[in-house]
Formats: sequence, structure tokens, C-alpha cells
Amino acid sequence: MKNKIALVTGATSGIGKAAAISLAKIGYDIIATGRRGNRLEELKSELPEGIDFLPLIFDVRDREKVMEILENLPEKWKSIDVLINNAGNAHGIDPVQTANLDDWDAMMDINVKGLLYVSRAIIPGMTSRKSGMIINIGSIAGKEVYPNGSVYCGSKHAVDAITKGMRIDLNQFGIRVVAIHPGLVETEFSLVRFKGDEDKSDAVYQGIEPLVAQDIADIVEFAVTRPSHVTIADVVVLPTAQASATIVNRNK
Ligand code: NDP
Ligand code: 8X3
Repeated sequence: MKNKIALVTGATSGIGKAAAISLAKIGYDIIATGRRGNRLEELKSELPEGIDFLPLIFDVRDREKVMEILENLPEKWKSIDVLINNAGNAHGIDPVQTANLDDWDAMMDINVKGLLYVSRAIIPGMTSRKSGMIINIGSIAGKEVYPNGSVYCGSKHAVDAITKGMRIDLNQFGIRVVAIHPGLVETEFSLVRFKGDEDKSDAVYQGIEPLVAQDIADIVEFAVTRPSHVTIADVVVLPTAQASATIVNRNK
């Protein structure tokens, strides 16, 4: 029997990479996307034997390329069962009055518009087959707002709203739409946010036991392995040391 297919965006590191490996371990063939082709090659070497793998290198901001590549997938890869919209990052942490406009563009273009482009390319196949699952990786920043995070929080609130809208529009097709909203997860996320400053990045996780990418991949695996009448609609997951976006117990 043919394996099911999962497409994971942002599979070159962190949550996306862990989710791709977890789904491969339960028998999914994997389409993995990202801008860093060498990282996709590394991922291939970490997948179990017998799993087919299609690496796709593109920037989710590039609307034409996203549509061209995803609307013209090789025949074997056209029937995507699970789409994981994970690609995204925070860029900078600054007050609105001084924040960098390029950072704002990056967050809205990647976290919101990139997710939309990928979804728009994949959803018609799901509606025609009347099946599929979409998992959007939101954030605690999509449920709350914290100082100097207005635009990242705005982008993740948009992901929350778009997820709810997808669930409504796709309900008639039996497509399951899932949102997972993590708190602090130690990945390359903070290195990107702080533009490579390791001290600032490390400080984010100092004195706590943060979530790790595998914690989120475990929830992805749980969602996709539920029977077809069950949708895990909305999950907020925090490290135990974190009570809200801003309340973190660093006494450890
Ligand atoms: P990482 O920085 O480790 O991973 C981000 C992934 O997104 C990479 O694979 C990167 O690939 C991809 N990506 C970023 N920009 C683009 C782009 N323009 N085009 C294509 N791919 C892109 O961070 P995480 O794993 O932590 O982040 C994954 C998701 O989880 C994000 O949506 C993030 O907002 C969310 N999240 C993270 C939390 C955390 O604390 N870490 C908490 C809550 C949510 P490449 O650079 O190769 O293109
Ligand atoms: C990532 C978590 O708290 O940095 O989405 O916004 S946070």
C-alpha cells in the first residue's frame, strides 16, 4: 500500500525538522521545504529506510515560485494528506516607534503571506479529494501580546484567525484544520530573532527548562494519528516554567 504524504514547510531546523522525522517514523513520505538546501540533504539522511523524500528549496515569500513548484508537483507527490505550515520566525524585538521596517516585512510576508501562498497551492487538491489535514504552527504570541512584539504577535494572531477561517471554509470538505501554539521552544528561533547574537538568544532560555522541538512534533504526531472523526482544533503548549507570554519562572 502507498504511504501517506506530509508536506512540512520550514523543515531545515527546529520544529519543522522534528515534525518531518516523527511523521516519517510513522510511515509518511515527506516533502520538506526551506531555503537551505544543505539542511534538507541532512534531513534526508536522518529519515528511516523506505521513506520517499522530496526536498523543495524555495522562499515562502516568493509567491510565483511557491505556486509554480507546488502546483506542478511530480505525479507521485500530488496527493498531500497532511500540510504542516511551520515556516516562520520572529525578526527583531522592538517597540513600534523604532522597529525596523524590513523586520516587519519579513514577519508579515513569511509568517502570514507565506503560509497563505502554500495553503492556497495545496488546498484545492484536498478539497477535490475531500480529505486532508492542515496543521498551522501559531504561537502563544498569537494568543497574547507582549512588549516590543507587536508585529510578531500580530503575525501569529493572524495565523490564529486564518486557522479558524480555514476550519470554517473547509468544514464542508471534511478537511481537518489544527493549530498548535507553543510557548518557549529552544530552536534556532531566538538566534534568528536576535540576528545571530548567541548571548541574547541563550538568555531567552536561561534558568528554565524550555520546550524542545520534539515536544511539538509529538503533538503533531498525536493530531495526525487521531481517527478521522477527531480534530485536535487548538492546542496551547508551554514549558512548565512559563505561565503566560511574559510570566516565566527563572528560579531554577
Ligand atoms: P527555526 O528558526 O529553528 O526554524 C524556522 C524554519 O522556518 C526554518 O526551517 C526556516 O528554513 C524556515 N523559514 C524561515 N523563513 C523562511 C522563508 N522565508 N522561506 C522558507 N522557509 C523559511 O524556528 P522554530 O522551529 O522554532 O520555528 C518554527 C515555527 O514555530 C515558526 O512559525 C515559529 O514562529 C513557531 N514558533 C516557535 C516558537 C519558539 O519558541 N521556537 C514558539 C512558538 C511558535 P530556512 O531558513 O532554511 O528557509
Ligand atoms: C515564539 C514564542 O514567546 O517568543 O513564538 O513569542 S515567543
